[in-house]
Amino acid sequence: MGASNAGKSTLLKQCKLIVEGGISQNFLANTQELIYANILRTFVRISQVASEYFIEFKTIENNQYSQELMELGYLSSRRALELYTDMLHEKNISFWNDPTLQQMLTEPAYCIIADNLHYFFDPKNHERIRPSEYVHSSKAEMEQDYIAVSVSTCGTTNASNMEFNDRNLFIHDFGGAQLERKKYARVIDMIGDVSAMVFCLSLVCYDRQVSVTDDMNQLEDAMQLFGELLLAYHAKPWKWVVLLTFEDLLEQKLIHSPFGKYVANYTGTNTATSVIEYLTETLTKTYEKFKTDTVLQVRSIHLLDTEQAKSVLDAVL
Ligand SMILES: Nc1nc2c(ncn2[C@@H]2O[C@H](COP(=O)(O)OP(=O)(O)OP(=O)(O)O)[C@@H](O)[C@H]2O)c(=O)[nH]1
Ligand SMILES: [Mg+2]
Repeated sequence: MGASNAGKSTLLKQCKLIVEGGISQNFLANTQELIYANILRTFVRISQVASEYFIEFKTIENNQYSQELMELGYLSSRRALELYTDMLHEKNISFWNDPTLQQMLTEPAYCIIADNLHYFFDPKNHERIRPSEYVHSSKAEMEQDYIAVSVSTCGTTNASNMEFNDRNLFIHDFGGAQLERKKYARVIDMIGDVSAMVFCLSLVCYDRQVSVTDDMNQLEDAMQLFGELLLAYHAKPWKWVVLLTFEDLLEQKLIHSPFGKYVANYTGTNTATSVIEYLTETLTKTYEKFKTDTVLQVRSIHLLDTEQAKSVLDAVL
C-alpha cells in the first residue's frame, strides 16, 4: 500500500520477475506502446503547463513541437504506438534535453511527474527505444522497460500462485489515489489472512502537492495514510515494512529542492542520509503509538533495481 506513484506496482512487477525468473511475452507485448504513451503524455502535460505559464523553450523547433504536442490531447497507448516514428523520437530527445523542460521538472508548483522518463532518456536506453531499434532489445532489456513503464492502478490487482522459497505468495497491489482508498476496507476484509503489509513511500514526493486541484503536500498525505492504516489495522498480526522508494533520485533532487523548505520541523542537513534518517524516525514514532510488540522495518530502495527488490522479498518472507 501507499500513496500514488510510490512504487507499489513496480514492486509487484519485480516480484513477478524474481519469482517466475522472467516476464512472459504476454506482458512484454504492450511494453513498447506504454513507453511511447508515457513519454508523449508527459510531454503533452509539460506543453500545457508551458502554455499556461507563458514559458518558452530554448529553441524554435522545441516551441513548435510543444504546439504540436498540445494538439494531440489525450492519447491511448495504441495511438501512441501508431504515431511514434523514429523522427518523432528525435524530436522527443531534443525536447527532453531542452534546459527549460529540465527546469520545469524541478518546479513543484507545476505538478509534473516524469520519474520514469529519466530511465527512458538515459543514454543507455534512448537509442534502443526508437521504433526501428526496439525489436533488437534483449529480453532482459524489455523486462527492465516493463518494470519502468507507469500505469496507474485502479482498484487492486492480484498476483496469485507465485512460488517463492516453497511458499505460495499472493500479493495484492492497491491503487494509491484518493478515490481508490475508499475501497481498502472492503478489499482487506475479503483478503482474510495477511502475513505482511509493505507500505511504499516515495523519497522524492516531499515537494509535490497531491494534484493541481488539491494543494496538500504529498509527503504529508502519505504519512497521514500510514497513520490511518495503523489506526485501522494495528491489531492485526501483520508484519509491517516501509520501503522508502526512489532512493536513486533523492540526492539529485535535494540540490534544487531542499527538504527543509517543505518540511517545517526538519532540522537535519540537506543530505539523503539525513532525510532517510528523519523519515525512518518519524515513521517509527507513528508505528510505536500503535504497536509496541514488534519493530517497524524501514529500508530505502531503488525499486528499478531487481537485486534490491530481491532483498525486500527476503525481508518480508
Ligand atoms: N527512478 C525510480 N523510478 C521508480 C522507482 N519506483 C518506481 N518508479 C517509477 O515510478 C512510476 C510509478 O510507479 P508505480 O509502481 O506505478 O506507482 P504506484 O505506487 O503503483 O502508483 P498507483 O498505482 O497510482 O497507486 C513507474 O514508472 C516506476 O517505474 C524508483 O525507486 N526509482
Ligand atoms: Mg500502481
